Parts: sequence; structure tokens; C-alpha cells
Amino acid sequence: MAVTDTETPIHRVLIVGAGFSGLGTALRLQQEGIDDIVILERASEIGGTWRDNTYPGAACDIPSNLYSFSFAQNPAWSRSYAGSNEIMEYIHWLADAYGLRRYIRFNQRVQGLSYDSEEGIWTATTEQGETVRARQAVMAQGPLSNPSYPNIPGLNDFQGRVVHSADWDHDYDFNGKRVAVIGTGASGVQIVPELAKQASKLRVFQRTPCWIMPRLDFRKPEWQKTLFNKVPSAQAAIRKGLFLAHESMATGIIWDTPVNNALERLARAHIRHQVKDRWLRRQVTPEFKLGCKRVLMSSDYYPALQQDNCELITWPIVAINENGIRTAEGIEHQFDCLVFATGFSVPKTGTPFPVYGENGRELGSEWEKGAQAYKSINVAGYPNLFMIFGPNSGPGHNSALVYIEAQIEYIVKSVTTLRSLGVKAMDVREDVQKRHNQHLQKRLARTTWNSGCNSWYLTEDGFNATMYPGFATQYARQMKQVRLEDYRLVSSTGQ
Ligand code: N01
Repeated sequence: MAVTDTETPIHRVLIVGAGFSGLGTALRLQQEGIDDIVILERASEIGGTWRDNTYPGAACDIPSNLYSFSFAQNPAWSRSYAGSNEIMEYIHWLADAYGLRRYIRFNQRVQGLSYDSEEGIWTATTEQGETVRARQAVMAQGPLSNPSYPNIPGLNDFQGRVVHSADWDHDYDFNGKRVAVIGTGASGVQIVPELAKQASKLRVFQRTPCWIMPRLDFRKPEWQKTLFNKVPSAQAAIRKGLFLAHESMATGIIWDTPVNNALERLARAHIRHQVKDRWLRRQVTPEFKLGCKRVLMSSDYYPALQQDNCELITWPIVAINENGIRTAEGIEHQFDCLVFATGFSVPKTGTPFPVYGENGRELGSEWEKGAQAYKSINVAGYPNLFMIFGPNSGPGHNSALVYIEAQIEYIVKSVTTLRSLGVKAMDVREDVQKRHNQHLQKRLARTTWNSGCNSWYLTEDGFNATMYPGFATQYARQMKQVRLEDYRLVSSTGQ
């Protein structure tokens, strides 16, 4: 509900979250001369999902040259695919080089956002008792921020160590231990090769195999870093090439085209090349169309599965007890540690905290049947509120940073436009938002994501509020211009 408050200062922009999205937004606003910014961060450190996902093997499956902002390139990447440590170094560099830490209030977990239409002010309250008011609010808390544990009977009875990929226990020594990894998604296939080097016995519990492509990871030559340092345009050119290469993959990942068949043949050849045993080959070959779930990249996952200390288990897990895991085969597997690589709780039909817009409307209840926004960034009835990685902005084939950057530029343009027009608020028109979503859902129906697999992209009803059904170029192009005719502009007198 709207909060009337005359004592708390009114800032220009309030940002929730100090990960890539929040920091990038602050940086670009600062470059446009907007410095009155507050970032509320629930943790005691910056970095968002990269701060939290520190499991062994954590790395980006997008080439490192595509994994920095174009307005703050990183010439120093040491590998073709960066590990999480190096990505965190880049994030720390961003914050330090551009003086972004001064905006951040750490250990402040937002518990609600509410809009006061009279004043045109957003108010955020935190669990720790902080109140922040601002003219514009940016929700940059990230979609993959809360670890998800499966609902397996007896989970709490296990007497050994329980670890989640997104909440790693670095004090636990896996050497010589009997370890179970549950989950074979993007996190699982990165963890398994590392734990296979340490555990005495590693059992990988797979419910559904994913399509996996070879990952061409190599150390970058020193001369390349020197060149990128001295000639940033050389790095920009490489980046452009990588971007276009990923764009060309879109037709194979997002839609069922001949390119999709070609990619699937490549993934099958990868299995044939790396997996000698016929039974194992069959077990790790997916039955769904490539692209339906995230396509993974690994050249060391299949070899790890074939190490003597490792075994893939495809019998469904029936229960967990104090000693380990019981499968439908009726066998009890005993472990010292259970590793959950089971992903994140993604609030597809709600918001991570209550968000109240005009006239007390509440976003979570409006989104009960599926989240909808305009260009993934604004929602009608919630003026001056922007979302990064809002509904339908997920990339299936290209760098998340390309999408984040397009959204940041849209926010910066909106904030500067409001200032130059001297208007209090901009609120996207309901009819424009509705048309936008009708069009999106029509396009989504024709994508591989709708081809029948079970993925975190879809709600239980099969509604896709996660992915953008097109090229990154298309997404970025639509974000280049703020079309004022799509908005209801509210002047300071309320007109
Ligand atoms: O999680 P997931 P993730 N019993 O949800 C299984 C990003 N990311 O952390 O497929 C047994 O994909 C589940 O099985 P199934 C990226 O966007 C990026 O791996 O549902 N198994 C699946 O195998 C990615 O999409 C990078 O049948 C159970 C696994 O757990 C997102 O994070 C790296 C189970 C969960 O897979 C999430 O990836 C890592 C149960 N009861 C992550 N419940 C980059 O490189 C679930 N599972 C950038």
C-alpha cells in the first residue's frame, strides 16, 4: 500500500540488487550524470548469482569476450570461457573502477515496493528496517537467486552433509568421500567432472539427460590481452563476430529448423565420440528436441561419468534416509554427502516480494496466471518501475549480458526522457502491453521450448513467461527506442 512519508529523502533511482544488472544500471546512469542512486543488496557482497554460485567447476558457457558490458570491456579474460572467479574479479573491477560501492546499502533484503500515485514516488522497505524512496525503481534482483531443493521424502533425515550448487560449502573436504550429485542440468554437468577428481565414489542421479555440445575452452595468449588493452576496437570486433555466431545458432536452438537437426547430429556425435558403452550412450541421449531445455556445453562431463569411481544412476529417487538415497530399483546407496544441483526457485507467477502499484494493485496477484510485461521491462499500472530480466527476456542462445545491456539502455533513456520532458511518471498503456504479449505468446507457441519437455522455462500450465522468442538482435532493436506513444505520461500536476 502507498506509504505517506515526508521525512525520508527522495532519491532519483532505487535499484534492488547489486549483481551485473544493478551495477550496470548504476554505472550507465552515472555516465549520464545521474548520481542520486541507492542500491539495496540483501547480501554483504556484490555479484548476485556469480557471488552465490561458487561450486567447483562453476564457469560461464558463453565465451568470455561476450561476457562483459560493451561499455566496460574486460581485455584481461584469461580463458575462452571464464570461470566464476574471474567473472567475480570483473564484477569487483566494475564496482571499484566506477565507484559504484558508494550507492550500495548491503545486508538489506527488500520486503516490499509500493508506489504513491499522488507523489509519483516508489518506496522500498527492507527486513532490516530501512526505507528508501525514489522517483524511479529498478528491480534487478535476478531470476536465479534462490536455490531449489526437490521435495524428496526423508530429505531432512540424512545425517551426512547436504550441499547445494548455489550455496556451496567450501569448508567440506570432498576428498575420499562417497558423494551423490542430484541433477544433471547446467550446474550438475560442471560439478561432476570436478568432484570425480576428489570423491572416492561419485554417483550421479539423472532424471532427464540434457543435450550437451563440446566446449572449446583454452587459455588465451598473452599477446591477445595486450592487443585488447591497446586496441579496444579489436576486442569489439571479436565480440561482434562471437555475437553473430551465437545469433546464427538461434535458428537451431529456438526453432525446429534444419539447423536444429544439424546441432542435434553434432550433439549425438559428441556422445558417440566420448561414450564407449552402449547402455551409457542410451542413458545420456535425450528424447526431447534440442533447445527445449537449455543446451549445455561440456567436454569433460561424459569422460568423468566413465571414471572408475563414478556411476550414472537413472532409477528414480524414491526417498532419502539417514544414510543415503533409495531408488525405485530398491537399492539403498550410502553417502557422506548429497550435492543438490537442482536449480533455482523461479517466481514465474509471482514476484520475489510484494510490489504495489497504482490504486493498491499488487503485481504478484495480477501475475497469478503468468507474468506479463511490456518489452519485459515495464508493467501497466506500475509507473516508473523497470525490471531487468522481467518476463520473457531470457536468452536461449546468446549472452545474458547482451539482454541486460539492452534493458539498461532502455532504463537510462526512460529516466533521462522523464527528466527532459519534465513529467512525473510514465506508465505503459494496458492495450499496448496486451498486444505485445499476444504477439509474444503466438511466437512462443512455435518455439522448441513448447515442444513437449519439462523445463524451468515453463509454468506447470505450460505458460512461458521466461524466454524471448527471437534473436538477441531483435530484442536489442526493440529496446533502442522509448516510444512515448506507448505510454501514458503523467505531468507533475497529475494530468
Ligand atoms: O538447474 P536446472 P541448474 N530428482 O533447473 C534435476 C543457469 N546456469 O542449476 O531435468 C532428480 O537446469 C533436474 O531434472 P529434470 C542456466 O540458465 C548457467 O543446472 O527436471 N533430479 C535437472 O537435471 C540454467 O538453465 C550457467 O528432470 C531432479 C536439475 O535437477 C539455470 O542456471 C551455469 C529433481 C536442475 O537443473 C539452472 O541450471 C549453471 C528430483 N526430484 C547454471 N528435481 C552458465 O554457464 C530436479 N532435478 C552461465
